[in-house]
Amino acid sequence: MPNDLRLPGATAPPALPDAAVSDPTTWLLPELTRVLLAGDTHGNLNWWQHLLARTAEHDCDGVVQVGDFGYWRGHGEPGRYLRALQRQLRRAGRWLLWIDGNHECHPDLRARYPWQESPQASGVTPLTDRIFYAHRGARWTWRGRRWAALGGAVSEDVDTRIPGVEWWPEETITIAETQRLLTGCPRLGHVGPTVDVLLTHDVPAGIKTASRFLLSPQLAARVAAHRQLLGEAVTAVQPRLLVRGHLHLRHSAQLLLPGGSAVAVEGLASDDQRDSRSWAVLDLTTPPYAPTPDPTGPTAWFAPITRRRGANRASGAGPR
Ligand SMILES: [Mn+2]
Repeated sequence: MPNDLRLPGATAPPALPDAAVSDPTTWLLPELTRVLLAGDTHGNLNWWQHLLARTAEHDCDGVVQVGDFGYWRGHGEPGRYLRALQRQLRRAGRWLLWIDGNHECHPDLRARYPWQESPQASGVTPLTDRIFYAHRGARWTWRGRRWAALGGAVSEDVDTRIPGVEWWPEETITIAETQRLLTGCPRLGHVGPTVDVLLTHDVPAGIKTASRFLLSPQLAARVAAHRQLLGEAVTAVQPRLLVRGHLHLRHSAQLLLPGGSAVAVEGLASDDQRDSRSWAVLDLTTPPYAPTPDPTGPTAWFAPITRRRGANRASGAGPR
């Protein structure tokens, strides 16, 4: 049955044919018009319920989630989480695409869904027919615009976490993963490294933000080095829009790249904030995503939303 979820650790073949992995035209949904962008979700199913209600409210086809998705280990996870989420998505008639943050069980994720070293691969892996994981370096095209993903971040709460149980060193981006991103994907029309939209979890260097944690000098240096590497990747791929999570804060900024181009860097809050700071609507048919000949058109990336009563109702705990 195409709707069946493949349990992590199970040996069943992918729910979608292998071609779906290498040929994104089977899932890139040419009729796609709006997506809901979501910050950290931390395995919080109540929050997902809330987000999926927002997709209906704002006519979004699916959700794009920017890391700390909540791919976790223990207590039946991640199978239980993914199964429940699959049920919610099926009920809502929506799909989701996620990138990894720092708080995921990276070794299990990689063992189960390895990166395919193939020029045919987009790097987007279907976990089910509704849940898609975008690897670090993944690329795809929506409505003629090139998208790419580069998840991962340094855990600023690493000192409170047990290595191998609730923290893994693979949380950070490697040079090799950055190179995957920079290779582009000519088969998808991504000739050269540049993209239009980049999804990251961490904040690129050059954006001033606050941390929720008091960092030791050593940890602060690791955080800065990671943001530096991410910043170099951003400089290479020159996105017009970068959407990120990680800091559990809504934050908008502009990053000026060497050479003069500007990147709109939009940071989304998390399920901790439980309100409209934690998500946004991107309309793929209107400017600036889809420029029209009218240069006086709107310039804000996200579609306007109206605050609804009860927007703060969702609650629940996850592996944050
Ligand atoms: Mn988080």
